[in-house]
Amino acid sequence: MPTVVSTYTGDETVVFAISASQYCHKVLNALDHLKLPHKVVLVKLTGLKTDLEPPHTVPQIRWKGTLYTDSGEFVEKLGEDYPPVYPKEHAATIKDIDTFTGRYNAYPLYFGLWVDEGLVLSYLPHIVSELGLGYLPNFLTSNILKLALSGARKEKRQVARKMLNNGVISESNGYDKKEIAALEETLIADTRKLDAYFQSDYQQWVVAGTSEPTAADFQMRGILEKMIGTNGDSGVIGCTPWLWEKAKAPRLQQWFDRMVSQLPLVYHGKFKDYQAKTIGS
Ligand SMILES: N[C@@H](CCC(=O)N[C@@H](CS)C(=O)NCC(=O)O)C(=O)O
Repeated sequence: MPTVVSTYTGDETVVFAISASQYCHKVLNALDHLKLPHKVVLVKLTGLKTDLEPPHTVPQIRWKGTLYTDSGEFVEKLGEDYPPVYPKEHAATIKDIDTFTGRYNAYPLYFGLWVDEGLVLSYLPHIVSELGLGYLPNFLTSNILKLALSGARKEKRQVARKMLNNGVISESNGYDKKEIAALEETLIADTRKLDAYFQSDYQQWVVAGTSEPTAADFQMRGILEKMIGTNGDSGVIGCTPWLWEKAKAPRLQQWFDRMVSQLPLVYHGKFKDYQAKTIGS
């Protein structure tokens, strides 16, 4: 069976995306920052296996006739044409930040899927709208979906446990408020570590010494959208809206607000909105 992705064969840049994915945010940020024209094709959560090519994850990107199935590899490739998004002299720092934020990614899994408040605030409305169940009363969809998702929630909680590997999430799957409070503490500590990438109030971008956003800004912004943002026009609210208040990370917050206002995340109705930027212009 041909996939949706395989039906695109031309040279235009196409991003196959789910609008609440941090890695999709990262790719759109990079393309938007460079003002590179692109089309966004939205994939349904239920269409990952049928619409996408292996490994059936989003984003998948057609760029200059080649398909990329990893956001990191794609942004690094973009850097060959537009060096400031992946400056070679900062490649090691960008990779370090990638590793740290990749681990930090366990928090949206835990707080957005495992913790009831986060699930109800963040992912459930998205799933309800994808399934076209918006006409049902909230309590009904909420209870049915919580039940339907119980296997996936346990699975993601265990994925988060392995990613963080900090001894806080237990191997058993009991719903434990003490565990949630303890993980809140490590989330706050790790968010302060993100804040520490900003060495002064004047550092504009995540990697010190850069004069415009790089792959590290795009990656970090994508993940924070899941915690405290709005995920652009996707309508998915971040799962820990209290994060800034508790973490007290003013430089990170200031940078995040700047990224949001300078590079709005637009998924819907986005086609060839931009003129391609020519190198050196
Ligand atoms: N390393 C990949 C990770 C992509 C990824 O894990 N995407 C998630 C969404 S944020 C996904 O598609 N998950 C679906 C699944 O694993 O079934 C990248 O950076 O592109």
